[in-house]
Order: sequence, then C-alpha cells, then structure tokens
Amino acid sequence: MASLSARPVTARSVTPPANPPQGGRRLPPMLPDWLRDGDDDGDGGGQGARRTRYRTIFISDAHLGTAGSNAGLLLDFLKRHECETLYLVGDIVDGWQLRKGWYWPQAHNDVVRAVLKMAKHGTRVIYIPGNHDEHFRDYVGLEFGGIELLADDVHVTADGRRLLVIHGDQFDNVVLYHKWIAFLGDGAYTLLLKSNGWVNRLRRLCGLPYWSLAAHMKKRVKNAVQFISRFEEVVAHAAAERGVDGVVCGHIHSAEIRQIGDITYYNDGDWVESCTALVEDGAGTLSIVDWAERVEREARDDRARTAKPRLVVVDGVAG
Ligand SMILES: [Mn+2]
Repeated sequence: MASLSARPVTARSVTPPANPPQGGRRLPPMLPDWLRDGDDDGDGGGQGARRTRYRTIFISDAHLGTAGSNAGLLLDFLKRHECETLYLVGDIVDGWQLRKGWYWPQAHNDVVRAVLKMAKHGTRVIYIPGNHDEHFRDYVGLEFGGIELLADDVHVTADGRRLLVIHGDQFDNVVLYHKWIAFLGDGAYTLLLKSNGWVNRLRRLCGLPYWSLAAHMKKRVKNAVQFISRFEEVVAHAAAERGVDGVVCGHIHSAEIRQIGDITYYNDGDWVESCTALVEDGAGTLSIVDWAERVEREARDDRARTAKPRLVVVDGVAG
C-alpha cells in the first residue's frame, strides 16, 4: 500500500504531454476533447446560480456506467455546490460493468463534465480509485484534466485534524476473516491486508471481476449490520495504526459519522442506493448531506407553496 504521509512533491505537477514520444510512459485513458471543453452544458457557467459553498466535499460510489447509478441526482448536487477541494473517494466509474457491456447515458457524461468544470474553475479535485475503478490505480501520481490521482491521502480539516482518505476495499479480507484474526493475532491482520491486493490482482489477470464485499453483504442480509459495523471497526483500527485523527471512506454504501475509540469514522455513502455526500464547512465540521431526501423535501415545499390558497377556518373564524 502506498505511503500515507504527505503526498510526494513531484506527484502534483506531472501532466502527461499532449503528444507523447513513442515508447514513452502509458498515458491515462479516456479524456477525449469533446469531454474536455465542458462549458456548454446549458447552465450558463454557474453564473447567477445559487450554490452552497463548502470547504471540502467527499463523494464516492457513483458507479457511473451502471443502470443503478443515480447520475441525475449527483449532477444536480454538483451543480448546486462549490468547494475548495472535491474528493472522489472511489468507485465513481464502474469499469467492471463497462467491460461487460457499454452503458453510458448522457447524464453519466454530464457528471464527468461537471467535475472537470469544477477543476477548471479552481476546485482542487482528487480522485482516489476504488475497486470498481481500480484500472485508474495504474495512473496514481499523475494528473489529467486537472484531476489528481492518488492511492489515498491525508486531508487536514479547517480545525487541524488529520483524516485518512481511502476507498476502503483494502480491508475486505480483514473484515471477512475477522474471526481468524482474533485467533491468529496481528500478524494475520497484516497478512490479510496484503492478501487483498494479491487475490484481486490474480482475479484480474484471470479476467474475473473484483470480489465485492458489498455484494457479499447483500447476499447475506441477516449479517449486513454485523458486516457494516465490523468494516467500520477494521477501518478505524487501520487509521489508528497510521496515527491520524479520523478516516473518510466509502465502499460499503452506508453513510455514517461515528466515533470509534480515538478515531472519527466518516463514510460518505453512495449514489446508487442513498445519494449522500460528506461535506466539511469552513470551521472544520463534517456532516452528511442526504441529497435524495433534500430534493424530495424541496419538491414537497414547492407543491405546498404553489397550491391554491384554501379557505382556512380557525376557531370558527374564516381567515
Ligand atoms: Mn468499492
């Protein structure tokens, strides 16, 4: 696993040349010109639009490229917010599904363009690949379209807390074989943490899809709650070992803010089931935004406002 200390100084400014020399380093995939100049999405470049401003926004698990992705809601969320730093905490694009069959509606395109546009307008955008977009892990340390690719990062909040930002699939095996670790000790923990990478590299070489903890959890619904809390504890344990104050992850599609020992555990949720984001305000306070719930509430308020005024009788007096 990559070092979690400060990001290497060289990593930030590495921009692939427009015309790479023959035999040069492989360039990041998928950034055609029609995606690059993205100011024609009809919202007037955001001028006049009322946007809520946060210091940092964390989103993950959009699974673009699958029918389950709520790209429309995510696009709406992105267009109505601005931030200094946007963390894309993995599984944004579902490379495994796209390999099975191309599914890429306009709304999914629009999400990518909205993110690129934010980068162009000064937001620092950091992409931390997950297991469903692990193909991007080959390009960690590079930057393209103004988006930095990192294996993980340490985010410093406005109130000075250090938060490890990581997708979370790295802990799948540990979560699954939790009981054995209790039995075999800390050596097994380290081994399982490493084995997660090996097993999935092997599966990838064999053309098998990534084994998914989330999918496994769903098949065993009875144990889902137990799996989730075990995942949270394993992630917090790993964060504690790295000496940070907290951890931000995604992966299990379950938004949460929870104190586990000395570690504050944050999960930004997903845009398949729950449509949630994690946001940091100017004072360093983090909270979960439930965008589906919010949009629904606004629609309800709108309906109430535009409804025909009715005669209201209060205590026998028409008012
Ligand atoms: Mn994942």
